[in-house]
Amino acid sequence: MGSGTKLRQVLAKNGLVEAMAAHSPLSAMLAAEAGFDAIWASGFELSAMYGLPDISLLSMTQHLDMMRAMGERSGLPVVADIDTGFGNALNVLYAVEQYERAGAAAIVMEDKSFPKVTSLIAGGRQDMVRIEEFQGKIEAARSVRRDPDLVIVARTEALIAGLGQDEALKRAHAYAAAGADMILVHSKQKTPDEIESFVKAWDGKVPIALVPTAYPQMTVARVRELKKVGLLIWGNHAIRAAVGAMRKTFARIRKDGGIHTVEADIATVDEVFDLQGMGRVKDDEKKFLR
Ligand code: SPV
Ligand code: MG
Repeated sequence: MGSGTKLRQVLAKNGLVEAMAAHSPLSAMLAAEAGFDAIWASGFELSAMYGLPDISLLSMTQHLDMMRAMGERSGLPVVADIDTGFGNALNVLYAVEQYERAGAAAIVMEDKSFPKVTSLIAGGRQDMVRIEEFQGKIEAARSVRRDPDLVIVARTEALIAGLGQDEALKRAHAYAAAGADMILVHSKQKTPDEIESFVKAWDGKVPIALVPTAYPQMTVARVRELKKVGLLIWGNHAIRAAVGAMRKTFARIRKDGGIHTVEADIATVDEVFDLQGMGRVKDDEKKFLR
């Protein structure tokens, strides 16, 4: 069964897919262990992992390779954040072919112009492409997928760009008409009001995807009450958890003049061995090394 089919089955069964952001195979494995349904192959997380801003600097190959590895190691369907699709509709043709081959269950493409600027930055330059141009990109994505179950998510940045709900709804309807399987609508308002208002006004046929990073009051229960949301993405909590934990640990080692005080608060070496599959290595040594 293809990974797109797997994702659609989770949606059909649970009514909501919960995807956790990851930036590495190890973080994807920890997301799987925690019980999330899918991995969000976040451009923001991977850019941050390279110590770079999320402004279309990483190559498609860098993101694609990581996405493939995250899917392989976690066993979860991957929702791939392909930003603007790496250019125009012709770039989208190639990108979607590559992402599907690499095992993506879904691709999320946003209606900003290439190169994009990260969405949540205050005062960000949020240039959008024309509706017709983005419809062409969605149609390109649809035309090239081999598995009709590969989920094509069209993301509108109309609210992020401050264009208001009417423009966001107009774009969402146009993208659904072009064949998007789902509409992701992003907001950087500090409360869920803007998004809740959009979702309540949405009368389209396809489900909505949300990334409630800026408005953390939006719990799973609250999302379920809205009824129309099919994909909930916890957008950047792997990299932020990692940054917080490393900062604290490094500072303590510097302050205390050694590693003796941090031992109890960090993962043990055995825990990391477990994640690496060292148990199997030992078995294989017995079986095959002569
Ligand atoms: C990402 O995680 O890369 C996203 C979500 O696209 S956000 O950074 O909030 O735009
Ligand atoms: Mg992104």
